[in-house]
Amino acid sequence: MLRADQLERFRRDGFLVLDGFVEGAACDALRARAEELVAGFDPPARPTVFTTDDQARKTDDYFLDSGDQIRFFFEDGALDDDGGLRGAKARSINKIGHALHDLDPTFDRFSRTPELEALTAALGVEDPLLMQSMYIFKQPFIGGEVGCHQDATYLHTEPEAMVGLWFALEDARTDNGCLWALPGGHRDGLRSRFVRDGRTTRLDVLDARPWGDAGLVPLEVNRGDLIVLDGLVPHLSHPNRSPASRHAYTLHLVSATSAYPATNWLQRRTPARGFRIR
Ligand SMILES: O=C(O)CCC(=O)C(=O)O
Repeated sequence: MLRADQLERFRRDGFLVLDGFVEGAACDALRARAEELVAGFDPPARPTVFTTDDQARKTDDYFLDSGDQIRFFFEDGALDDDGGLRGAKARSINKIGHALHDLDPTFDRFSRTPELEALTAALGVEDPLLMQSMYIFKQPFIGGEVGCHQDATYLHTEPEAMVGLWFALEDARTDNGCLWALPGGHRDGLRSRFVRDGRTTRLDVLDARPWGDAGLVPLEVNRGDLIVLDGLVPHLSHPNRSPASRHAYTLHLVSATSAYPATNWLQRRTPARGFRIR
């Protein structure tokens, strides 16, 4: 599934771009299904926003209990001062999460393919569990920034064994908010942990050095490309101020052989599953 040079690059950089991993038609099917889900969603009077800016303070029950649900989070810039929607619902949603891959048959099919199972095995994730999925819209003009972070901050395992799969459902360029990553940054330790404490969350800082912009490289990709991210590699996306959306689908896998702490924000009432029915 992976050539030796690809695996070597993944180990060296902490990320790997796989061109054309998914057929364009599969990307379009996922986009169409996301559109249907949004159409069927009735937003509450005060929708929940997703932002990486002061996330702990903005955490609410709707977010905390979304680990095994399909829930909708809005762009910060989509709400007016009273918390109501400024524009059309379909152009206001930041993302859908976090169990699309378990609860929706279209997302389940996209997420559990022999190719992905083989890729995960080639990456060395032993007994993989599909812990989290997100459909990220990065809306035109108001798509919010995702600050520099390591995915293991949010999905920590002991020992660390987390891999992120980021599927480009549309072309992603610097002007519509593509991912940026820090080559080799996965070898510099975990900087913080986003911790659940009862019905609240907090960010525990383990290493206060700021990331800065130095060394980050843009990962410009086309529809159907897949970016594989080591759980420890720092990455970000800038705001999307362009007229083009930048839809992406992400899957986060952990290894069943690592411990999954009860202090991770994402807790499920139904156990996470791998690529096959257990
Ligand atoms: O898609 C994005 O803009 C950022 C996604 C990301 O960093 C993540 O899912 O960890």
